[in-house]
Amino acid sequence: MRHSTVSTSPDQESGALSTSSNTRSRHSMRRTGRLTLLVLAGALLVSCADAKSDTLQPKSELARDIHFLTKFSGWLAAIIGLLVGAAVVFLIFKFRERKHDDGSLPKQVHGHTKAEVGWTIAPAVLLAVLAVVSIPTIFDLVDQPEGAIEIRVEGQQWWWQYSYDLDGDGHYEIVTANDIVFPAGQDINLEITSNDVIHSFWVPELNGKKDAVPGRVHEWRIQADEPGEYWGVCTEYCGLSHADMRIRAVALSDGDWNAWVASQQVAATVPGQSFLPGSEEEDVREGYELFQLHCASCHIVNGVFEAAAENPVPLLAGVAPNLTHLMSRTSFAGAIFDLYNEDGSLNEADLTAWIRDAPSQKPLDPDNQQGMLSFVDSLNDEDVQDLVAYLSTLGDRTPTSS
Ligand code: HEC
Ligand SMILES: [Cu+2]
Repeated sequence: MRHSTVSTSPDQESGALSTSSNTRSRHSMRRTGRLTLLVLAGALLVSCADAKSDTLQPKSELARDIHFLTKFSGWLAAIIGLLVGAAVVFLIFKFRERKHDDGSLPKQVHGHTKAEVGWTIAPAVLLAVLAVVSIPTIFDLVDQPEGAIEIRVEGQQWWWQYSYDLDGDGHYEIVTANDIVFPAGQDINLEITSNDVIHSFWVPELNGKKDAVPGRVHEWRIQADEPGEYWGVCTEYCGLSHADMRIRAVALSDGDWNAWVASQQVAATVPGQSFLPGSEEEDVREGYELFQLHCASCHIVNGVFEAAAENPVPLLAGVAPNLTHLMSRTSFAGAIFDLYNEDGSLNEADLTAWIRDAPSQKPLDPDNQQGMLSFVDSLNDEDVQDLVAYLSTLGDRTPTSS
């Protein structure tokens, strides 16, 4: 009865009888219920307002198949729900107690063989129809066509790594993060796994969800009708920054894809040592030296810092994003930040904040055993600026046809 203090009107406050206070608490409970509903509905609407991806807007053959199943089973369930609801209402009225009833029960149907056989067979038929319609699609979603481009997808706390073995020699020619880049209009085979805990890979407009499980490789497939950017997210709760483990699928036209593949295989070079004092080149060189000191223990830059993977680094997954072609991405840090501003310039604000103190930008494991370290104590503003100058030389921007 304590919760009666929730109600505000003074005359209610004075009623101390248990019955009235019961009514009141029921009243306030109903009010809380209504409030909760309102908040939920509001949250739902707000979340729809700037939805980056929409399960009901399929942009590939596979997503359209799933969408069809959703509609088919949804309508089927709706129709059955309405029929059952209508029957219940009808029966309630038909057999209600009337004024001059003699009190006897209506004729009972318990043990009515025809009825019982009927309501056993009807659901079985329904499930059979659903199975016939959905099972082929389920097999189709995982089907991996021969000769299709293959991308290894590795989940880690809390970002995705994508590796491409272009010639099938078991060695990955391209390793990147956040943006999964592929040609539009083609089937792409995915080998999905995880380096730490269970994650789940989901780009709703391209296909359904597939779990990423440590020690296992799950086959999956995506495709996109048109070049463009498609957004996804990890959908298996995987710890503190689960919500910040996003995916950007970047589908390119054939020409852009070929250019991307070629440029990704170019290794980085060590910045030169001859420059004018105060020049941009000097910043880049200083950034490179700082990188060697503070960052190369975790991050690989092909052709320059390649030892990271062999060093014992305090990362559960043992890997940090390969930064060789950082500038070719649209996003960073689990795809939660745009790498470029709308006017096309580098998003230095977020990049600077990230390098300075990553754990404040994206909650990482409290004892920093899994994410990027904070450098608030070891790097000053100028250092971070130099590091950004160096990073901005790593790779070229990818043309996105969207
Ligand atoms: C202890 C290992 C470690 C060190 C040292 C480290 N990082 Fe990182 N870094 C990571 C991890 C792990 C991530 C991925 C974090 C995430 O997205 O959740 C990351 C992400 C990044 C990213 C975003 C890359 C992308 O594609 O998402 C940049 C840029 C970056 N680090 C730069 C640096 C710089 C510059 C330094 C040195 C000042 C540095 N890192 C030092 C582990 C490290
Ligand atoms: Cu995850």
